[in-house]
Amino acid sequence: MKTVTYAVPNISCMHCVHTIQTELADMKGVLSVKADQAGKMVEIVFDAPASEESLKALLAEINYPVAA
Ligand SMILES: [Cu+2]
Repeated sequence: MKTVTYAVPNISCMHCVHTIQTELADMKGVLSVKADQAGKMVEIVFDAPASEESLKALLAEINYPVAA
């Protein structure tokens, strides 16, 4: 089990928070997702088959890319 925290600058409202949490929670291996509107951060707890690469790819795909 691994926990990562990503900066996601595109988070601007509670709708963004909801979208991110819903989309990521649907990914196999994702155990928990906490998106923070004020801090523009997303904390994800995951296990295989999810990976940092697949998490970042999904965030980019739904228009919330992780800050470089
Ligand atoms: Cu929003």
